[in-house]
Amino acid sequence: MKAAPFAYVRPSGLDDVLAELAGGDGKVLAGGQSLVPVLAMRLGRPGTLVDINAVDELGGFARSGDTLEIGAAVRQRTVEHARLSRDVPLLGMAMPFVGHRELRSRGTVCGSLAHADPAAELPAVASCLGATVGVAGPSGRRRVPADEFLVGAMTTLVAPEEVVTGVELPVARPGQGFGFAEIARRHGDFALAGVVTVVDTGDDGSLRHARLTGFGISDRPVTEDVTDLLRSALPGDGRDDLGRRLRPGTTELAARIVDTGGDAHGSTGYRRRLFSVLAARELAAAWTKAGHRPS
Ligand SMILES: Cc1cc2nc3c(=O)[nH]c(=O)nc-3n(C[C@@H](O)[C@H](O)[C@H](O)COP(=O)(O)OP(=O)(O)OC[C@H]3O[C@@H](n4cnc5c(N)ncnc54)[C@H](O)[C@@H]3O)c2cc1C
Repeated sequence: MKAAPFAYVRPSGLDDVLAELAGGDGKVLAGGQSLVPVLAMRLGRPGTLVDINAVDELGGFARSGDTLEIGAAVRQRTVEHARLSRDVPLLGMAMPFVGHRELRSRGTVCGSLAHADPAAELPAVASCLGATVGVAGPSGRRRVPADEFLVGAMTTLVAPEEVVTGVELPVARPGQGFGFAEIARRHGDFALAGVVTVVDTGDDGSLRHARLTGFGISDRPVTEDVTDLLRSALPGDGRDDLGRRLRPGTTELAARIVDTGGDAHGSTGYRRRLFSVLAARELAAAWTKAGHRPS
């Protein structure tokens, strides 16, 4: 199909972007990797596409203190290849799973957050890390925690008159370990089920905090504090044993949070099993990477 007619503008300043969006009938165009198919299928019929790629202010990509700041026009592929991104190891772990290389050459990190596909990798990473999303609108600017930003399937709290300006991701600290895994039918497909984990340990190697995010399993990424779950499975005799001891807990978690209905690719029960196995494995992996080696 062909898209319904629309106007196209490419402002060079943020104020002009907001002026174009003011009527509420505009749609931000970032990488176009999700929006253009939506238009082509006539699932959306915006009056104007507001291309944000000429706005210098949205092209920033830098470390500021303990935060990696990624502007709204920054491509996924740029982030994937930048040395800077090593400060946020989950970006390197997740990025190869975001569609294919060609899509990442155009797609933006913030576009993925704004699109809010429940099975997308980057919203899950943002949620697990406790990232902050910058939003600008007619009444000014605000910074929103990723969990509040992601409201539901393809839904964020950004109003039609607003634009995402960037995302701030915390850089890794010593004593942190990370895990990422997903199962998809083919590489580059959206996940049937996926898991992101972060484990924090103290100077003495003791567990301080553990977080786990499931994606592809509900209408948005679901983040849980799993410190007690991990603590109850320690001390471990090694990663494999720890993973096995975590399974009853992750099975219980799966029954509670995996609520995506069955489809042609997998039933709810199948997704629960996938999630449970991945969650135990990636929680154990994050604990190991945080500094604990199998004995
Ligand atoms: C075949 C195929 C496979 C894919 N597989 C995956 C996958 O496995 N995992 C995955 O995560 N993604 C996947 N994607 C989508 C991914 O490629 C896109 O990069 C991403 O979802 C959107 O990023 P974008 O910059 O292209 O956004 P766009 O397509 O430009 O925009 C997407 C939506 O977000 C809004 N938007 C974008 N930027 C802003 C902003 N700054 N402020 C406000 N609203 C904004 C747009 O208005 C639009 O509604 C796939 C896409 C295709 C076509």
